[in-house]
Amino acid sequence: ATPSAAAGAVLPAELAALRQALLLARRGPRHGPNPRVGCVLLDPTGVVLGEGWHAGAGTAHAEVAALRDAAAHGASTQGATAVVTLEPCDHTGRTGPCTQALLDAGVRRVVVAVPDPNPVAAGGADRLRREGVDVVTGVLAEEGRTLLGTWLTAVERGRPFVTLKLASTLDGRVAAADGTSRWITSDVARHHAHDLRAEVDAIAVGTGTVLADDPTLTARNAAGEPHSSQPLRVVVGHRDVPAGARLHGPGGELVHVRTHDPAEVLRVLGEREVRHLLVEGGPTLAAAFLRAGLVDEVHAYVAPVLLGSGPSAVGDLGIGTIGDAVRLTPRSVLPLGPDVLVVATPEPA
Ligand code: AOF
Ligand code: ZN
Repeated sequence: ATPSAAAGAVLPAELAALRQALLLARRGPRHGPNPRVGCVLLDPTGVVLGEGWHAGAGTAHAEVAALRDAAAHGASTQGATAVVTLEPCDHTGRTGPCTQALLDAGVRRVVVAVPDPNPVAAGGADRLRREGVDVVTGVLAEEGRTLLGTWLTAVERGRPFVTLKLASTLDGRVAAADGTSRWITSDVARHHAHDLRAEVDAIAVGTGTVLADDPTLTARNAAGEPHSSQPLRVVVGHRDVPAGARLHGPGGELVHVRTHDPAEVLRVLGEREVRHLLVEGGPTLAAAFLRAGLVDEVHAYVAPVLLGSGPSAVGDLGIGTIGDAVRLTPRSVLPLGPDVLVVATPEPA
C-alpha cells in the first residue's frame, strides 16, 4: 500500500499521537549509535495512556519507556494502541525486544512512521502481525525520516554518514604560501562549526593536519568550555602523532587509523558504532574521501578573504577536464557574520 493509503487507515487521534511521538523523540540525543525514537500509547478510544522516548544507547527503548509511563500512572494497556516513530525492534541488543514488551503488555494495534532499516533489529512489524496485532506502517513517513536524519542514511548504507567540512578563503585557499592559516573564517563561523562537532560521533583529520595545526578536536561552546559529550578523535595516516601534540590532552578518545583508504577508516569506525563522521581536513584527507565517493554532505565555510596562493581546501582529485568536475547540489546557504556556510550534497536535486 502507498503511505497515503496506509495513512487513510489511521484515526485522527493516532495521527495526533504520532505527531506528539515525533516531538518526544527529539528529546533524545542527536549523536550516538541509536536513533531518536518516540512512542505514545492510546486506549481504544484515543485517550493517551503513556508517553516515552529513547534517551540513548543502553537506556530503555521508546516503547518500553512509554509502557513504564503508563504503568506509573496506573493505566492498563490491555487492548491499547502503540504509536511509534520507528518500527518496534525484534532483537535483544543492549535491551530486550520491544515486540515482546508490547505483546506482554496486551497491545493490539501498532502505528509506525518508518520501518527499521537496521538488519539486526528489523522484522518487528512482521512478528507483531504473526501474533495477531494490527500493524500500520509508513504514516508520516517523511517526518519520520527527517527526524532520523544522518542515522538513517548511515544504517541504510552500512557505514558512518560522512560530513566533509571545508573552511577557506573566497578563492578556495586554506593557508597562505608560508603555511600560516589562523584565522581565515570569523569566530561566528568557527562557533558554528563547533556546534557541529558536538552533534557528530567522531572527527577525523589527516596526520598532515596534526603536524601543521596541532588541533585539539574537542567540541567547545562559544565561551570556549568543552561540551559534556566529546566526539571520538580520529587521526588518519601512517605518520606518528607527536608525543607533545595537543590531541593527547583532554577530549574524546583518540584513535589512530594507519591507512590512506577512507573505506578502511569507515570500516574501523563502523565497528565502533560511529554513525556520523566529520572529516575536518586537511586537503589530502578531503580529496581521499571525495575520490572514494564517501562524502555524503559538504559543509563549506567561505570567508571574504583572498590569498591568491597557498594550498586549496581539497587536494588533487585526479580531474583533468571540466566535464569530470564534482558537481554538488546546494541544500542551504547561511550567512555567518562576514562569512557564508554552503551545505551541499552529491545527490542530484
Ligand atoms: C525501538 N525503539 O526506542 C529504539 C530502537 O542494542 P540496542 O538495544 O541499543 O538497540 C539498538 C537498535 O534498536 C537500533 O539500532 C535500532 O535499530 C533499534 N532502536 N528500536 O523499537 C527504540 N531506539
Ligand atoms: Zn526496541
